[in-house]
Amino acid sequence: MKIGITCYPTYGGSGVVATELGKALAQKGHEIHFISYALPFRLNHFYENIYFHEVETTNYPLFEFNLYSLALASKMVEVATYENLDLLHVHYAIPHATSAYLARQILKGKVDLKVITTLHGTDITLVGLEPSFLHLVKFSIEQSDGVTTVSKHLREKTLTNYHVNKEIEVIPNFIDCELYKPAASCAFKSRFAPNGEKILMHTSNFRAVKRVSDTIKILEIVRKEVNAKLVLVGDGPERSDCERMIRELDLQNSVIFLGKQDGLSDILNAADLFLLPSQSESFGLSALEAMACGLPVVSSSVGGIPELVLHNETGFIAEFGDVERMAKYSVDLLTNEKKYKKFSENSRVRAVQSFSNELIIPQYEAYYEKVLNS
Ligand code: GMT
Repeated sequence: MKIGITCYPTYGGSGVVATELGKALAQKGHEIHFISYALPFRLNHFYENIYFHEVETTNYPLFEFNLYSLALASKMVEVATYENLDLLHVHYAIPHATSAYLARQILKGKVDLKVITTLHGTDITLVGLEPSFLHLVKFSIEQSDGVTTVSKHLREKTLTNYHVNKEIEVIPNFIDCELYKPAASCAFKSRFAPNGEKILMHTSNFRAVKRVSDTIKILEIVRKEVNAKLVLVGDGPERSDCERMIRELDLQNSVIFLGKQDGLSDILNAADLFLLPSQSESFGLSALEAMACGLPVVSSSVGGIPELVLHNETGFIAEFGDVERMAKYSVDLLTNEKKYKKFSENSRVRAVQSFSNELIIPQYEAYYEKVLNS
């Protein structure tokens, strides 16, 4: 198939999923055309069967605001026409699904371009609900030829929040279990924890919904019983507040900020436990990456997380904001070697058996076929 993929190219779950999907499809022989304003960060070298089309916008003085959505639609038309695309798969509703709708309308009668939209989370639960976007999101979802969500929870939210009259397919996020896997030893571990401390880890884009400050509160409680450190990976709006909080709690020597990082699998292998105390999470891709590396996860119970983290099997889930309970669960795992080993194995098995590339990529291919034949 010849597939156009549009996503945000920056650090963030939807862009990661879109890029890894494109890479996996290209490996299987499909021709993939990424269309975005910058090269997706995970496309860091040359890949066979993958092409990138940059969307450029004009800064004409009359345009006070950037007309990216329109420039994107125009580029979609161009790529679909000259590359003979079979379908366009857009990730994150705003503005991608709307631009794709426009492109398909422009091509009507000339190119039969199918549009598939994958909803990822905040496009439905947060941004899409704003009055300035709500009608547009509902319309763009209903006009897509196919719609997928990354969890059952997100499908329910889409149906109830937008009252859309549309069949929605759930295709969960996936992971390359050959890349993300437990390592026998990890060079970073002794750097982070020279005195054999246990390592709690969290990776995110440091937005408010991630509740990064809760990971610091959890560490503070855990440290009353276990010699532990917290490694925070990523960057974003909440980072400065978190750094201030760490100074106030006098935890500077127990928290390490790594900032944005590639090569996450190596870093995750330095950790003992992964924390995801989010306020909202449609799936929790970062937890899946950790689980594939054999890390138990202590998380909140929001959104799609319970579809991934199995309570008392691959980790523990608690009500969001209940840092006392999350800390208690963390101590339980860090002080009980037998239990820890079992949970660690369960995490890896769950990632491999339910969310591996080999399992999920064919689901996308089958869905593409279904939409193309409809
Ligand atoms: O979590 C974010 O803020 C990034 C966001 C995105 O769209 O890039 O992530 C969402 O999509 C991920 C991939 O499908 C999911 O794993 C995340 O759970 C989801 N985030 C939220 O729902 C808050």
